[in-house]
Amino acid sequence: MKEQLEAIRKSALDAVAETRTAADLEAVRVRYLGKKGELTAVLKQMGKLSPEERPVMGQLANDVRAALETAIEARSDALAQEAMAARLKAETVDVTIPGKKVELGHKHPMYTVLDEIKEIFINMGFEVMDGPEIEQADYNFTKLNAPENHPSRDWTDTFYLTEDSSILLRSQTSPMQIRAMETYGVPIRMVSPGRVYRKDEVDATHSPMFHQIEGLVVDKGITMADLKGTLNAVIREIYGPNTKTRFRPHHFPFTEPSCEVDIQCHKCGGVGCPTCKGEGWIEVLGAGMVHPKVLRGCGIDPEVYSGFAFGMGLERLAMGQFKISDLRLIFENDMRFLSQF
Ligand code: 2NM
Repeated sequence: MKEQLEAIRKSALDAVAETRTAADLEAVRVRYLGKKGELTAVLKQMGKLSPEERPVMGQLANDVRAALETAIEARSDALAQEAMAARLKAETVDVTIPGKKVELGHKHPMYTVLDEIKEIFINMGFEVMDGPEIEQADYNFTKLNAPENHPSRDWTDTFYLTEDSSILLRSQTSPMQIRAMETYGVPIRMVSPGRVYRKDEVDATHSPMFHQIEGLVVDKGITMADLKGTLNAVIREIYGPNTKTRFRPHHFPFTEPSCEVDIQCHKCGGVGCPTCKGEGWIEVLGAGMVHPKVLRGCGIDPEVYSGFAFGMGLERLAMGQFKISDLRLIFENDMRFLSQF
């Protein structure tokens, strides 16, 4: 039995020394000191020894156990230290490495133009209202007096989101004008800028998504003179104080009368050039007196109140202001283009 115990001592201490991980070490402990371990097995045979041998072997067995426990504890500490050292090495942060440079961006030219225009309206006492890009056909068309067979309602013109044509991507920001009238009532002075969607093919002047700003003024005694005065003031803020304007009759379902507004070409002074396509004039917005049916539909009495509304595309404005020749550049997000502004 003495040889057996000494053999266990030697092989166990060797095994402990060879362990590389805490799990290895635990396996060794179980193998020798566990309930079914090798040392435990030897101890179970003590009963067979003579009374003289028993205390001697008992003492030796205890020595082996103690030696093994000490070795396991020491190895456990050593492994823990090794693990910590490895972790510290692996997770070291070199604080002397230069940081990544933060690239500061800047506003997209479209939004530079939009913010300038918003500012003009805010200074004139208008409120700015944002609204959803996913709309009800009711707000995008019906409440705006668009007849059931109006071409803009066609599936080839508008992005519908439901089979029953009740939900769509707004094709104008006028739904927000309707919401303003329904929610806040009169008097109103507001503009609603934002993205709108139409099934246009992409070319140098068209995109299926573009930006508009529309506006609405409703109060007692609002007339076409207010429309002209306000829009002339806005246009002269944008294009310069000497800009000449021309109000042409037009048709929109939601306004009556309606007009389109041109500015005299700033390039050629009205003679005709490539910028104005030889016309001498450039169309900049649509407007009109809000149709009585639209007012009534929003709970406003058209016998007491009247209003004017208008809408303008922002891409064309940005293109004019920054001399951008192709609309597609505005949406491509090519840094070589954008970093010029
Ligand atoms: C335009 C042109 C003319 C317009 C009308 C309304 C509302 F809700 F008051 F009826 N909102 N926007 C309007 C009028 C929009 O865009 C070219």
